[in-house]
Amino acid sequence: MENLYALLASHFPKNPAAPCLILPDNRVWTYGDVERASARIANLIVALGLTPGDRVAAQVEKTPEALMLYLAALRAGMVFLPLNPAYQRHELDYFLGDAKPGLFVCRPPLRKLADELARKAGVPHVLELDDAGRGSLIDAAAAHADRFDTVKRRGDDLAAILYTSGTTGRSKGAMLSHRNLAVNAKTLHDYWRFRRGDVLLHMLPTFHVHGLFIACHCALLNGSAMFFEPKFDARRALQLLPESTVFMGVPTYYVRLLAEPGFTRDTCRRMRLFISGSAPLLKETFDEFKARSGFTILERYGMTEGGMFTSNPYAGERRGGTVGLPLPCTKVRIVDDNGKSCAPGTIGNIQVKGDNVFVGYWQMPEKTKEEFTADGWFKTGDLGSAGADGYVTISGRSKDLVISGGLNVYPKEIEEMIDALPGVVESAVIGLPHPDFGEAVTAVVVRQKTDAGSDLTEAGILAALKGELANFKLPKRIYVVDDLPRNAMGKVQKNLLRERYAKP
Ligand code: MLC
Ligand code: AMP
Repeated sequence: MENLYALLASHFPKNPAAPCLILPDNRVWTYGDVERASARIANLIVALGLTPGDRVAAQVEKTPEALMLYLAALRAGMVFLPLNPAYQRHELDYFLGDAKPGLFVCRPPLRKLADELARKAGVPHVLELDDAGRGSLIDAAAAHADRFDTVKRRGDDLAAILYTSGTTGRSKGAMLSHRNLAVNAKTLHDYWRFRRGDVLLHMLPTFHVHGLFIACHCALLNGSAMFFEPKFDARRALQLLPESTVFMGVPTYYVRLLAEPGFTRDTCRRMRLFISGSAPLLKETFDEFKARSGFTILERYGMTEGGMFTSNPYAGERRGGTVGLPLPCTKVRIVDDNGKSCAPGTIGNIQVKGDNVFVGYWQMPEKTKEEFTADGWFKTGDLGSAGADGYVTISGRSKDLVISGGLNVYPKEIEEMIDALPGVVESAVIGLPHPDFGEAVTAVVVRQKTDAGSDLTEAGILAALKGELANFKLPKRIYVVDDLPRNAMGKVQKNLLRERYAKP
Protein backbone atom coordinates (compact mmCIF):
# COMPACT_ATOMS: atom_id res chain seq x y z
CA MET A 1 0.00 0.00 0.00
CA GLU A 2 1.88 3.08 -1.18
CA ASN A 3 -0.86 5.68 -0.97
CA LEU A 4 0.79 8.77 0.52
CA TYR A 5 -2.24 9.40 2.72
CA ALA A 6 -1.87 5.95 4.28
CA LEU A 7 1.75 6.76 5.10
CA LEU A 8 0.81 10.10 6.67
CA ALA A 9 -2.11 8.61 8.59
CA SER A 10 0.07 5.83 9.98
CA HIS A 11 1.89 8.60 11.88
CA PHE A 12 -1.19 10.43 13.14
CA PRO A 13 -1.37 10.51 16.94
CA LYS A 14 -3.13 7.58 18.65
CA ASN A 15 -5.38 10.09 20.37
CA PRO A 16 -7.82 11.44 17.74
CA ALA A 17 -8.37 14.52 19.92
CA ALA A 18 -4.77 15.64 19.35
CA PRO A 19 -4.65 19.03 17.57
CA CYS A 20 -3.70 19.17 13.91
CA LEU A 21 -4.69 22.67 12.76
CA ILE A 22 -4.98 25.68 15.04
CA LEU A 23 -6.83 28.51 13.32
CA PRO A 24 -6.58 32.29 13.76
CA ASP A 25 -9.83 32.31 15.79
CA ASN A 26 -8.43 29.53 18.03
CA ARG A 27 -10.69 26.88 16.58
CA VAL A 28 -8.88 23.55 16.47
CA TRP A 29 -9.12 20.77 13.92
CA THR A 30 -8.10 17.56 15.63
CA TYR A 31 -6.53 14.63 13.81
CA GLY A 32 -9.90 12.89 14.19
CA ASP A 33 -11.57 15.83 12.43
CA VAL A 34 -9.03 15.59 9.63
CA GLU A 35 -9.74 11.90 9.07
CA ARG A 36 -13.50 12.42 9.11
CA ALA A 37 -13.59 15.54 6.93
CA SER A 38 -11.23 14.10 4.32
CA ALA A 39 -13.28 10.85 4.31
CA ARG A 40 -16.49 12.77 3.57
CA ILE A 41 -14.93 14.60 0.63
CA ALA A 42 -13.33 11.38 -0.64
CA ASN A 43 -16.76 9.69 -0.57
CA LEU A 44 -18.24 12.66 -2.43
CA ILE A 45 -15.57 12.57 -5.14
CA VAL A 46 -16.21 8.87 -5.71
CA ALA A 47 -19.98 9.44 -5.73
CA LEU A 48 -19.53 12.05 -8.47
CA GLY A 49 -18.20 9.25 -10.61
CA LEU A 50 -14.49 10.07 -10.62
CA THR A 51 -12.16 7.08 -10.69
CA PRO A 52 -8.53 6.74 -9.56
CA GLY A 53 -6.20 8.71 -11.80
CA ASP A 54 -8.80 11.41 -12.54
CA ARG A 55 -7.68 14.95 -11.76
CA VAL A 56 -9.22 17.09 -9.04
CA ALA A 57 -8.38 20.77 -9.66
CA ALA A 58 -8.77 23.41 -6.96
CA GLN A 59 -8.42 27.16 -7.25
CA VAL A 60 -9.27 28.16 -3.70
CA GLU A 61 -7.86 30.15 -0.81
CA LYS A 62 -5.92 28.47 1.97
CA THR A 63 -8.41 27.00 4.47
CA PRO A 64 -8.51 23.75 6.45
CA GLU A 65 -11.22 22.58 4.04
CA ALA A 66 -8.88 23.18 1.09
CA LEU A 67 -6.28 21.00 2.78
CA MET A 68 -8.97 18.35 3.35
CA LEU A 69 -9.73 18.41 -0.36
CA TYR A 70 -6.08 17.60 -1.06
CA LEU A 71 -6.06 14.75 1.47
CA ALA A 72 -9.39 13.46 0.15
CA ALA A 73 -8.03 13.39 -3.40
CA LEU A 74 -5.05 11.35 -2.18
CA ARG A 75 -7.30 8.97 -0.26
CA ALA A 76 -9.56 8.39 -3.26
CA GLY A 77 -6.58 7.85 -5.58
CA MET A 78 -7.21 11.03 -7.59
CA VAL A 79 -4.52 13.38 -8.87
CA PHE A 80 -4.60 16.73 -7.09
CA LEU A 81 -4.08 19.88 -9.14
CA PRO A 82 -3.71 23.01 -6.98
CA LEU A 83 -3.97 26.39 -8.71
CA ASN A 84 -2.96 29.82 -7.40
CA PRO A 85 -6.15 31.86 -6.73
CA ALA A 86 -4.38 34.80 -8.40
CA TYR A 87 -4.63 33.06 -11.79
CA GLN A 88 -6.93 34.78 -14.27
CA ARG A 89 -8.83 33.69 -17.36
CA HIS A 90 -5.78 33.28 -19.61
CA GLU A 91 -4.06 30.93 -17.17
CA LEU A 92 -7.16 29.00 -16.02
CA ASP A 93 -8.35 28.37 -19.53
CA TYR A 94 -5.10 26.62 -20.33
CA PHE A 95 -4.84 24.57 -17.12
CA LEU A 96 -8.40 23.21 -17.33
CA GLY A 97 -8.07 22.46 -21.02
CA ASP A 98 -4.76 20.70 -20.56
CA ALA A 99 -5.46 18.69 -17.38
CA LYS A 100 -9.17 17.98 -18.05
CA PRO A 101 -10.04 17.40 -14.40
CA GLY A 102 -13.11 15.41 -13.40
CA LEU A 103 -13.87 18.01 -10.74
CA PHE A 104 -12.97 21.67 -10.50
CA VAL A 105 -13.40 23.42 -7.14
CA CYS A 106 -13.45 27.20 -7.46
CA ARG A 107 -14.05 30.31 -5.34
CA PRO A 108 -17.65 31.61 -5.60
CA PRO A 109 -16.74 34.95 -7.25
CA LEU A 110 -15.21 33.03 -10.15
CA ARG A 111 -18.14 30.64 -10.62
CA LYS A 112 -19.35 32.11 -13.90
CA LEU A 113 -15.91 32.01 -15.45
CA ALA A 114 -15.33 28.54 -14.01
CA ASP A 115 -18.53 27.23 -15.59
CA GLU A 116 -17.67 28.77 -18.94
CA LEU A 117 -14.13 27.36 -18.97
CA ALA A 118 -15.23 23.99 -17.56
CA ARG A 119 -17.80 23.63 -20.33
CA LYS A 120 -15.18 24.44 -22.93
CA ALA A 121 -12.70 21.96 -21.44
CA GLY A 122 -15.29 19.22 -20.87
CA VAL A 123 -14.93 19.29 -17.08
CA PRO A 124 -18.09 17.54 -15.79
CA HIS A 125 -18.29 18.90 -12.23
CA VAL A 126 -17.73 22.35 -10.71
CA LEU A 127 -18.16 22.93 -6.96
CA GLU A 128 -17.46 25.94 -4.76
CA LEU A 129 -15.35 26.53 -1.70
CA ASP A 130 -15.24 30.05 -0.31
CA ASP A 131 -12.51 31.80 1.65
CA ALA A 132 -14.17 30.81 4.94
CA GLY A 133 -14.20 27.13 4.00
CA ARG A 134 -17.89 26.98 3.07
CA GLY A 135 -19.66 26.24 -0.19
CA SER A 136 -21.28 23.54 -2.28
CA LEU A 137 -18.24 21.23 -1.89
CA ILE A 138 -18.70 21.12 1.87
CA ASP A 139 -22.52 21.02 1.69
CA ALA A 140 -22.41 18.05 -0.66
CA ALA A 141 -19.72 16.28 1.39
CA ALA A 142 -21.83 16.63 4.56
CA ALA A 143 -24.28 14.08 3.18
CA HIS A 144 -21.54 11.44 2.96
CA ALA A 145 -20.09 9.00 5.48
CA ASP A 146 -17.13 10.10 7.58
CA ARG A 147 -15.26 6.85 7.06
CA PHE A 148 -13.43 5.94 3.87
CA ASP A 149 -11.05 3.10 3.06
CA THR A 150 -8.03 4.78 1.52
CA VAL A 151 -7.63 3.46 -2.01
CA LYS A 152 -4.62 1.26 -2.77
CA ARG A 153 -2.05 2.96 -4.96
CA ARG A 154 1.30 1.90 -6.35
CA GLY A 155 4.33 4.06 -5.70
CA ASP A 156 4.47 5.24 -9.29
CA ASP A 157 0.79 6.17 -9.48
CA LEU A 158 0.28 9.92 -9.70
CA ALA A 159 -0.62 11.91 -6.59
CA ALA A 160 -0.43 15.47 -7.94
CA ILE A 161 0.22 17.62 -10.97
CA LEU A 162 1.72 21.07 -10.39
CA TYR A 163 1.99 23.44 -13.31
CA THR A 164 5.24 25.27 -13.73
CA SER A 165 5.43 27.83 -16.49
CA GLY A 166 7.85 27.19 -19.28
CA THR A 167 10.72 29.26 -20.57
CA THR A 168 9.33 28.62 -24.01
CA GLY A 169 5.77 28.01 -24.98
CA ARG A 170 3.19 26.35 -22.81
CA SER A 171 3.12 25.69 -19.07
CA LYS A 172 4.15 22.20 -18.10
CA GLY A 173 2.35 20.00 -15.57
CA ALA A 174 4.95 18.30 -13.38
CA MET A 175 3.59 14.84 -12.50
CA LEU A 176 4.47 13.75 -8.97
CA SER A 177 3.86 10.19 -7.82
CA HIS A 178 2.96 8.92 -4.37
CA ARG A 179 6.53 7.62 -4.10
CA ASN A 180 8.06 10.99 -5.13
CA LEU A 181 6.19 12.80 -2.38
CA ALA A 182 6.59 10.10 0.27
CA VAL A 183 10.34 9.75 -0.19
CA ASN A 184 10.92 13.48 0.07
CA ALA A 185 8.60 13.85 3.07
CA LYS A 186 10.27 11.05 5.03
CA THR A 187 13.73 12.37 4.21
CA LEU A 188 12.95 15.93 5.32
CA HIS A 189 11.14 14.78 8.44
CA ASP A 190 14.29 12.92 9.51
CA TYR A 191 16.80 15.45 8.23
CA TRP A 192 15.22 18.38 10.00
CA ARG A 193 14.69 16.21 13.10
CA PHE A 194 10.99 16.64 13.60
CA ARG A 195 10.16 15.52 17.13
CA ARG A 196 7.40 15.20 19.72
CA GLY A 197 6.04 18.53 20.80
CA ASP A 198 6.90 20.35 17.56
CA VAL A 199 4.49 23.08 16.50
CA LEU A 200 4.82 24.40 12.94
CA LEU A 201 3.92 28.00 12.16
CA HIS A 202 2.37 27.57 8.70
CA MET A 203 1.97 30.87 6.82
CA LEU A 204 2.83 29.73 3.29
CA PRO A 205 0.24 29.39 0.55
CA THR A 206 -0.94 25.82 -0.06
CA PHE A 207 -0.99 25.80 -3.85
CA HIS A 208 2.77 25.19 -4.24
CA VAL A 209 5.32 22.60 -3.25
CA HIS A 210 6.67 24.63 -0.33
CA GLY A 211 3.45 25.14 1.65
CA LEU A 212 1.48 22.08 0.55
CA PHE A 213 4.10 19.34 0.47
CA ILE A 214 7.21 20.39 2.35
CA ALA A 215 5.49 22.09 5.28
CA CYS A 216 2.28 20.03 5.62
CA HIS A 217 3.85 16.64 5.02
CA CYS A 218 6.54 17.20 7.66
CA ALA A 219 3.93 18.22 10.26
CA LEU A 220 1.46 15.44 9.36
CA LEU A 221 4.18 12.77 9.34
CA ASN A 222 5.07 13.99 12.79
CA GLY A 223 1.48 14.04 14.04
CA SER A 224 2.15 17.65 15.01
CA ALA A 225 0.01 20.71 15.41
CA MET A 226 0.27 23.58 12.92
CA PHE A 227 -0.76 27.17 13.39
CA PHE A 228 -2.61 27.31 10.07
CA GLU A 229 -2.71 30.95 9.01
CA PRO A 230 -4.35 32.13 5.77
CA LYS A 231 -1.23 34.02 4.66
CA PHE A 232 2.05 35.47 5.80
CA ASP A 233 1.73 38.50 8.03
CA ALA A 234 4.81 39.64 9.96
CA ARG A 235 2.85 41.16 12.87
CA ARG A 236 0.82 37.99 13.26
CA ALA A 237 4.02 35.94 13.13
CA LEU A 238 5.30 37.92 16.13
CA GLN A 239 2.24 36.71 18.10
CA LEU A 240 2.58 33.05 17.10
CA LEU A 241 6.34 32.47 17.01
CA PRO A 242 6.60 32.40 20.82
CA GLU A 243 4.34 29.32 20.79
CA SER A 244 5.96 27.64 17.78
CA THR A 245 9.04 25.50 17.30
CA VAL A 246 9.48 25.40 13.50
CA PHE A 247 8.93 28.03 10.79
CA MET A 248 9.28 27.71 7.02
CA GLY A 249 9.31 30.68 4.68
CA VAL A 250 10.55 32.31 1.50
CA PRO A 251 13.25 35.00 1.91
CA THR A 252 10.66 37.81 1.74
CA TYR A 253 9.17 36.52 5.03
CA TYR A 254 12.56 36.86 6.74
CA VAL A 255 13.11 40.34 5.32
CA ARG A 256 9.68 41.39 6.60
CA LEU A 257 10.24 39.82 10.04
CA LEU A 258 13.48 41.76 10.37
CA ALA A 259 11.64 44.97 9.51
CA GLU A 260 9.54 44.50 12.68
CA PRO A 261 11.18 46.23 15.66
CA GLY A 262 9.30 43.80 17.94
CA PHE A 263 11.13 40.79 16.49
CA THR A 264 13.69 39.80 19.14
CA ARG A 265 15.34 36.79 20.73
CA ASP A 266 12.43 36.61 23.10
CA THR A 267 10.00 36.17 20.16
CA CYS A 268 11.87 32.96 19.34
CA ARG A 269 12.06 31.54 22.84
CA ARG A 270 10.41 28.19 21.97
CA MET A 271 11.69 28.00 18.40
CA ARG A 272 14.21 25.38 17.32
CA LEU A 273 14.34 25.80 13.53
CA PHE A 274 13.88 28.47 10.86
CA ILE A 275 13.98 27.16 7.26
CA SER A 276 14.22 29.28 4.10
CA GLY A 277 13.90 28.42 0.44
CA SER A 278 12.19 28.93 -2.95
CA ALA A 279 14.46 31.86 -3.78
CA PRO A 280 17.99 32.99 -2.85
CA LEU A 281 18.40 34.18 0.73
CA LEU A 282 20.73 37.17 0.77
CA LYS A 283 23.79 36.73 2.98
CA GLU A 284 22.94 40.01 4.71
CA THR A 285 19.48 38.69 5.67
CA PHE A 286 21.07 35.47 6.95
CA ASP A 287 23.60 37.46 9.04
CA GLU A 288 21.13 40.02 10.34
CA PHE A 289 18.69 37.28 11.34
CA LYS A 290 21.40 35.53 13.33
CA ALA A 291 22.34 38.73 15.11
CA ARG A 292 18.72 39.61 15.94
CA SER A 293 17.31 36.20 16.87
CA GLY A 294 20.33 34.07 17.72
CA PHE A 295 19.14 31.55 15.07
CA THR A 296 21.04 30.39 12.02
CA ILE A 297 18.50 30.04 9.21
CA LEU A 298 18.67 26.65 7.52
CA GLU A 299 18.56 27.24 3.76
CA ARG A 300 17.51 24.46 1.42
CA TYR A 301 17.00 24.19 -2.33
CA GLY A 302 14.46 22.44 -4.48
CA MET A 303 11.80 22.84 -7.11
CA THR A 304 8.37 21.70 -8.16
CA GLU A 305 9.85 18.84 -10.17
CA GLY A 306 10.99 16.90 -7.12
CA GLY A 307 10.54 18.77 -3.87
CA MET A 308 13.78 19.33 -2.01
CA PHE A 309 17.19 18.40 -3.41
CA THR A 310 19.71 19.88 -0.96
CA SER A 311 19.65 21.24 2.56
CA ASN A 312 22.05 22.75 5.01
CA PRO A 313 22.59 20.29 7.84
CA TYR A 314 20.59 20.29 11.04
CA ALA A 315 23.53 19.69 13.34
CA GLY A 316 26.53 20.59 11.17
CA GLU A 317 27.52 23.96 9.80
CA ARG A 318 24.69 25.98 8.18
CA ARG A 319 26.68 28.02 5.71
CA GLY A 320 25.10 31.29 4.58
CA GLY A 321 25.01 31.82 0.82
CA THR A 322 24.93 28.05 0.20
CA VAL A 323 22.03 25.62 -0.06
CA GLY A 324 23.92 22.91 1.81
CA LEU A 325 24.46 19.29 0.91
CA PRO A 326 22.54 16.81 -1.27
CA LEU A 327 19.74 15.21 0.73
CA PRO A 328 20.00 11.45 1.32
CA CYS A 329 17.22 10.85 -1.26
CA THR A 330 18.84 12.92 -4.03
CA LYS A 331 22.06 12.73 -6.00
CA VAL A 332 23.28 16.10 -7.22
CA ARG A 333 25.94 16.71 -9.88
CA ILE A 334 27.38 19.80 -11.52
CA VAL A 335 28.26 19.42 -15.19
CA ASP A 336 29.46 21.66 -18.00
CA ASP A 337 27.48 22.17 -21.21
CA ASN A 338 29.02 18.98 -22.64
CA GLY A 339 27.87 16.92 -19.66
CA LYS A 340 31.38 16.64 -18.15
CA SER A 341 31.66 16.85 -14.34
CA CYS A 342 32.88 20.22 -13.08
CA ALA A 343 35.78 20.46 -10.67
CA PRO A 344 34.92 21.58 -7.12
CA GLY A 345 34.18 25.29 -7.05
CA THR A 346 33.54 25.51 -10.80
CA ILE A 347 30.13 26.78 -11.88
CA GLY A 348 28.08 24.48 -14.07
CA ASN A 349 24.59 23.09 -14.62
CA ILE A 350 22.90 21.50 -11.61
CA GLN A 351 21.40 18.09 -12.33
CA VAL A 352 19.58 15.79 -9.91
CA LYS A 353 18.48 12.17 -9.68
CA GLY A 354 16.48 10.31 -7.05
CA ASP A 355 13.17 8.75 -6.11
CA ASN A 356 11.80 12.20 -5.29
CA VAL A 357 12.42 13.48 -8.83
CA PHE A 358 9.18 13.73 -10.80
CA VAL A 359 7.82 11.28 -13.33
CA GLY A 360 7.62 13.72 -16.26
CA TYR A 361 5.49 16.50 -17.73
CA TRP A 362 1.79 15.80 -18.23
CA GLN A 363 1.15 14.82 -21.84
CA MET A 364 4.52 16.20 -22.95
CA PRO A 365 6.78 13.19 -23.59
CA GLU A 366 9.06 15.20 -25.87
CA LYS A 367 9.53 18.01 -23.34
CA THR A 368 10.17 15.41 -20.62
CA LYS A 369 12.83 13.76 -22.77
CA GLU A 370 14.54 17.10 -23.36
CA GLU A 371 14.73 17.88 -19.65
CA PHE A 372 16.42 14.59 -18.72
CA THR A 373 19.87 13.42 -19.80
CA ALA A 374 20.24 10.06 -21.52
CA ASP A 375 21.39 8.55 -18.21
CA GLY A 376 18.34 9.81 -16.31
CA TRP A 377 19.48 13.03 -14.62
CA PHE A 378 17.00 15.91 -14.48
CA LYS A 379 18.33 19.25 -15.72
CA THR A 380 17.19 21.79 -13.15
CA GLY A 381 18.04 24.87 -15.21
CA ASP A 382 19.89 26.24 -12.17
CA LEU A 383 23.58 27.10 -12.26
CA GLY A 384 25.88 26.48 -9.34
CA SER A 385 28.98 24.87 -7.94
CA ALA A 386 29.84 22.32 -5.27
CA GLY A 387 32.74 22.80 -2.90
CA ALA A 388 35.23 20.03 -2.13
CA ASP A 389 33.20 19.41 1.04
CA GLY A 390 29.99 19.01 -1.00
CA TYR A 391 28.23 22.28 -0.09
CA VAL A 392 26.27 23.55 -3.09
CA THR A 393 26.11 27.23 -4.01
CA ILE A 394 23.54 28.47 -6.50
CA SER A 395 24.91 31.23 -8.65
CA GLY A 396 22.22 31.81 -11.24
CA ARG A 397 19.83 30.23 -13.70
CA SER A 398 20.23 29.11 -17.27
CA LYS A 399 16.42 29.27 -17.58
CA ASP A 400 14.94 32.69 -18.20
CA LEU A 401 13.02 33.04 -14.95
CA VAL A 402 12.22 35.77 -12.43
CA ILE A 403 11.46 34.76 -8.82
CA SER A 404 9.39 37.42 -7.08
CA GLY A 405 8.54 36.86 -3.42
CA GLY A 406 9.11 33.13 -3.95
CA LEU A 407 6.74 32.97 -6.93
CA ASN A 408 8.05 32.10 -10.37
CA VAL A 409 7.38 34.38 -13.30
CA TYR A 410 8.43 33.31 -16.76
CA PRO A 411 9.34 36.34 -18.90
CA LYS A 412 8.26 34.59 -22.08
CA GLU A 413 4.62 34.47 -20.96
CA ILE A 414 4.52 38.20 -20.19
CA GLU A 415 6.48 39.13 -23.32
CA GLU A 416 4.02 37.25 -25.54
CA MET A 417 1.10 39.15 -24.05
CA ILE A 418 2.81 42.54 -24.34
CA ASP A 419 3.97 41.84 -27.91
CA ALA A 420 0.36 41.22 -28.93
CA LEU A 421 -0.71 44.73 -27.86
CA PRO A 422 -1.24 47.40 -30.54
CA GLY A 423 1.76 49.66 -31.06
CA VAL A 424 4.30 47.18 -29.68
CA VAL A 425 7.22 45.88 -31.77
CA GLU A 426 8.67 43.61 -29.10
CA SER A 427 9.46 43.47 -25.41
CA ALA A 428 11.89 42.05 -22.90
CA VAL A 429 10.91 41.12 -19.36
CA ILE A 430 13.63 41.00 -16.72
CA GLY A 431 14.02 40.73 -12.96
CA LEU A 432 15.59 43.64 -11.08
CA PRO A 433 16.77 43.56 -7.45
CA HIS A 434 13.94 44.44 -5.07
CA PRO A 435 14.32 44.87 -1.30
CA ASP A 436 11.09 43.04 -0.44
CA PHE A 437 10.38 40.61 -3.28
CA GLY A 438 14.04 39.79 -4.03
CA GLU A 439 13.40 40.39 -7.73
CA ALA A 440 10.86 42.71 -9.32
CA VAL A 441 9.29 41.87 -12.69
CA THR A 442 10.19 44.71 -15.08
CA ALA A 443 9.25 45.12 -18.75
CA VAL A 444 11.13 47.00 -21.43
CA VAL A 445 8.81 47.59 -24.39
CA VAL A 446 9.75 48.74 -27.90
CA ARG A 447 7.18 51.05 -29.46
CA GLN A 448 6.24 51.09 -33.15
CA LYS A 449 6.88 54.25 -35.10
CA THR A 450 3.13 54.69 -35.59
CA ASP A 451 0.34 56.53 -33.79
CA ALA A 452 -0.43 53.39 -31.75
CA GLY A 453 3.26 53.26 -30.85
CA SER A 454 3.42 56.84 -29.68
CA ASP A 455 0.28 56.27 -27.57
CA LEU A 456 1.96 53.51 -25.54
CA THR A 457 2.29 54.27 -21.84
CA GLU A 458 3.22 52.31 -18.74
CA ALA A 459 -0.31 52.67 -17.33
CA GLY A 460 -1.95 51.64 -20.62
CA ILE A 461 0.14 48.48 -20.94
CA LEU A 462 -0.51 47.54 -17.31
CA ALA A 463 -4.25 48.03 -17.73
CA ALA A 464 -4.21 45.72 -20.75
CA LEU A 465 -2.43 42.96 -18.79
CA LYS A 466 -4.56 43.21 -15.66
CA GLY A 467 -7.38 40.70 -15.52
CA GLU A 468 -5.61 38.42 -17.98
CA LEU A 469 -2.59 37.57 -15.84
CA ALA A 470 -2.16 36.88 -12.14
CA ASN A 471 -1.33 40.10 -10.29
CA PHE A 472 2.04 38.95 -9.01
CA LYS A 473 3.20 38.56 -12.63
CA LEU A 474 2.37 42.16 -13.55
CA PRO A 475 5.48 44.26 -14.10
CA LYS A 476 6.27 46.57 -11.19
CA ARG A 477 7.78 48.97 -13.79
CA ILE A 478 7.45 49.27 -17.57
CA TYR A 479 9.87 51.27 -19.72
CA VAL A 480 8.83 52.23 -23.26
CA VAL A 481 11.86 52.53 -25.57
CA ASP A 482 12.85 52.65 -29.25
CA ASP A 483 15.00 49.51 -29.38
CA LEU A 484 16.60 46.71 -27.38
CA PRO A 485 20.32 45.92 -27.17
CA ARG A 486 21.24 42.79 -29.16
CA ASN A 487 24.38 40.72 -29.55
CA ALA A 488 25.95 39.71 -32.85
CA MET A 489 23.59 36.72 -33.07
CA GLY A 490 20.60 39.09 -32.79
CA LYS A 491 19.71 37.87 -29.27
CA VAL A 492 18.36 40.45 -26.83
CA GLN A 493 21.01 41.17 -24.17
CA LYS A 494 18.97 40.98 -21.00
CA ASN A 495 22.12 41.34 -18.89
CA LEU A 496 22.63 44.83 -20.36
CA LEU A 497 19.00 45.72 -19.67
CA ARG A 498 19.37 44.53 -16.07
CA GLU A 499 22.46 46.76 -15.69
CA ARG A 500 20.79 49.74 -17.34
CA TYR A 501 17.58 49.66 -15.30
CA ALA A 502 18.95 48.43 -11.97
CA LYS A 503 19.37 52.06 -10.91
CA PRO A 504 16.70 54.01 -12.75
C1 MLC B 1 1.69 39.47 -4.00
N1 MLC B 1 2.03 40.44 -4.86
C2 MLC B 1 3.22 40.16 -5.38
C3 MLC B 1 3.61 38.95 -4.81
N2 MLC B 1 2.65 38.53 -3.97
N3 MLC B 1 3.97 40.83 -6.27
C4 MLC B 1 5.13 40.28 -6.62
N4 MLC B 1 5.57 39.10 -6.12
C5 MLC B 1 4.82 38.41 -5.21
N5 MLC B 1 5.25 37.24 -4.73
C6 MLC B 1 1.29 41.66 -5.18
C7 MLC B 1 -0.18 41.44 -5.29
O1 MLC B 1 -0.52 41.09 -6.59
C8 MLC B 1 -0.73 42.79 -4.90
O2 MLC B 1 -0.65 43.67 -5.96
C9 MLC B 1 0.24 43.25 -3.85
O3 MLC B 1 1.48 42.55 -4.11
C10 MLC B 1 -0.21 42.92 -2.44
O4 MLC B 1 -0.79 41.63 -2.41
P1 MLC B 1 -0.83 40.78 -1.11
O5 MLC B 1 -1.55 39.50 -1.38
O6 MLC B 1 -1.27 41.62 0.04
O7 MLC B 1 0.69 40.45 -0.93
P2 MLC B 1 1.34 39.77 0.28
O8 MLC B 1 0.33 39.07 1.12
O9 MLC B 1 2.23 40.74 0.93
O10 MLC B 1 2.14 38.58 -0.47
C11 MLC B 1 3.47 38.62 -0.70
C12 MLC B 1 4.07 37.30 -0.22
C13 MLC B 1 3.38 36.14 -0.99
C14 MLC B 1 5.54 37.35 -0.45
C15 MLC B 1 3.79 37.14 1.30
O11 MLC B 1 3.54 36.33 -2.37
C16 MLC B 1 3.88 34.79 -0.61
O12 MLC B 1 3.45 34.22 0.40
N6 MLC B 1 4.84 34.22 -1.38
C17 MLC B 1 5.33 32.86 -1.16
C18 MLC B 1 5.13 32.07 -2.39
C19 MLC B 1 5.54 30.59 -2.21
O13 MLC B 1 4.98 29.87 -1.40
N7 MLC B 1 6.53 30.14 -2.99
C20 MLC B 1 6.97 28.79 -2.94
C21 MLC B 1 6.80 28.14 -4.31
S1 MLC B 1 7.39 26.45 -4.26
P3 MLC B 1 -1.77 44.78 -6.23
O14 MLC B 1 -1.32 45.40 -7.52
O15 MLC B 1 -3.05 44.04 -6.32
O16 MLC B 1 -1.67 45.71 -5.05
C22 MLC B 1 9.01 26.55 -4.80
C23 MLC B 1 9.86 25.37 -4.59
C24 MLC B 1 10.72 25.59 -3.41
O17 MLC B 1 9.44 27.56 -5.21
O18 MLC B 1 11.96 25.50 -3.51
O19 MLC B 1 10.15 25.87 -2.38
P1 AMP C 1 9.51 26.28 -8.59
O1 AMP C 1 9.53 25.91 -10.02
O2 AMP C 1 8.46 27.25 -8.21
O3 AMP C 1 9.49 25.07 -7.77
O4 AMP C 1 10.88 27.03 -8.31
C1 AMP C 1 12.08 26.33 -8.27
C2 AMP C 1 13.23 27.25 -8.45
O5 AMP C 1 13.36 28.12 -7.32
C3 AMP C 1 14.55 26.51 -8.52
O6 AMP C 1 14.78 25.96 -9.79
C4 AMP C 1 15.52 27.61 -8.16
O7 AMP C 1 15.79 28.42 -9.27
C5 AMP C 1 14.73 28.42 -7.13
N1 AMP C 1 15.12 28.11 -5.76
C6 AMP C 1 14.52 27.30 -4.86
N2 AMP C 1 15.18 27.31 -3.68
C7 AMP C 1 16.23 28.15 -3.83
C8 AMP C 1 17.28 28.60 -2.99
N3 AMP C 1 17.39 28.21 -1.71
N4 AMP C 1 18.18 29.48 -3.50
C9 AMP C 1 18.09 29.90 -4.78
N5 AMP C 1 17.12 29.52 -5.62
C10 AMP C 1 16.19 28.67 -5.16
